[in-house]
Order: sequence, then structure tokens, then C-alpha cells
Amino acid sequence: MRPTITAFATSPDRGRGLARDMPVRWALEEAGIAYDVRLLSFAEMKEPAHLALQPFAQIPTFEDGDVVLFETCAIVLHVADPSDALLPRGPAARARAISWTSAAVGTIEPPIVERETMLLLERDAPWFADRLPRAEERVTRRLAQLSARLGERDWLEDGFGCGDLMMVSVLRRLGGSDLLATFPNLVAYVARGEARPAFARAFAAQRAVFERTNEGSPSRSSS
Ligand code: GTB
Repeated sequence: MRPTITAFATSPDRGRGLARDMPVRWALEEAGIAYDVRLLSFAEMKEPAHLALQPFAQIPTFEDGDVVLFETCAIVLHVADPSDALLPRGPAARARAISWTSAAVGTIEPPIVERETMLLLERDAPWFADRLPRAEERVTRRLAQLSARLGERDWLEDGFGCGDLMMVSVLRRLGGSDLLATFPNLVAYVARGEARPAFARAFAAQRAVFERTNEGSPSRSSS
């Protein structure tokens, strides 16, 4: 039996792999787990059937037998759990990988999402011009700290792990912004993540949804 995840039927990211089904797809690909995808419209996300899985009417979710999960970080850690490729066996290294996975969503992502929300939804607010630089400073402060820690290493710990998967996923939300470009080692880090074959498979799968939708329809896919 294959796990089923949910994703946008029509993602606002237009196939750029920025929605949060992407790290889940990537983790499944790294772990070598085939999966099904249930695509949801925004209306379907608000229906009781989906709310039973995700109380906040969001994607992604993950169903595998009696394991029913929401929250990207929790899903990625669950998928990573039995996989040597994503979570090391030793308890100390394992705990470090979990720390980095949590740091990606708990420490690095919030200022990135705050800035993104301002740019997308709040440009017309009277305070926008005043507050944007401060939001960008908050992003830059975290990027500088992360950059200093990563240094010249390929990955945050010894070898690629779910902490890197989550961190690269979060950094990708900065796109080609100048904020990321200020830190060449982070740009190279993101590129290393994107160069992984599992990333490419996950990216292609979500991109195919966008391309099919643009041609004109379906509501289910497998990968
Ligand atoms: N904390 C939850 C988790 O990590 O799983 C957050 C889930 C979440 O934010 N889901 C978003 C969602 O369902 C999609 S991924 N939003 C619908 C809603 O809340 O009504 C976030 C996202 C959306 C769009 C882009 N984009 O267009 O680039 C990027 C990321």
C-alpha cells in the first residue's frame, strides 16, 4: 500500500515547487517510497473530509494506513525515520538532524514568510515602505547566521539529511532574491540540494501537475 499525500490542484506557485508538498515529495523520493497524490481545489481543502485530516484547511497531508499526518515538518520526519538516507542511526547524529529540520521551519522560515506575505499582500499598506527593510533585515540576520555555520561544508552535518532537505526547501522560497545572493555559500548549498536526483524527480512530479492543469484539467495523479 502506497502513502497518499495532498497537494494543490492549481498551485499558486505555477509549478515552481515552492508549495509545501515539495519537501514531502522530495523526502519520499530520497527514501525510495512510491506515493500517490490527491490534488485538491481550494474549495475541497475547506470541506469536512479534508478538515478531518488537516484542521487548518491546508496542504500537505500524508496518509499511510492508520498513520494520518499534517504539518510538513512532521511528515518529513516521519518519512525520514526509517531511512538511513535522511536520518542517521546514531542517537546523537539523529537528534542533530531533527534539530536542523526544526530550525528550518521554526527559525529560518518565519522571517522569510513574513517578508513574502508583505510583498504579496501588503504592498498597498501605508506602513509597507517603512517596514519592508526591517523585515528584510530579519531575514538577512538569519541567513548570515546560517551562512556562518555552514561555512565551506556541503551539508549542515556529516552528509545530506532531512535537516538539509527542509533547509534547502525553505531557502528556495527566497528565489533569486538579492537577500540569498549575498551569501554565495547558501546559493551553492541550495544548488547542491536541487542537483540531487530525488529533488529532480519530486520537482518534475509537481511540475507535471501544473502543466496538465494548464492544458486543461485532471484532479488526480500518481508519482
Ligand atoms: N505549517 C503548515 C505545514 O508546514 O504543513 C503550513 C501549510 C501551508 O502553509 N500550506 C499552504 C496552504 O495550504 C500551501 S504551502 N495554503 C492554503 C491556505 O492556507 O488556504 C505554502 C505556499 C503557498 C504558495 C506558495 N507560492 O505560491 O509560491 C508557496 C508556499
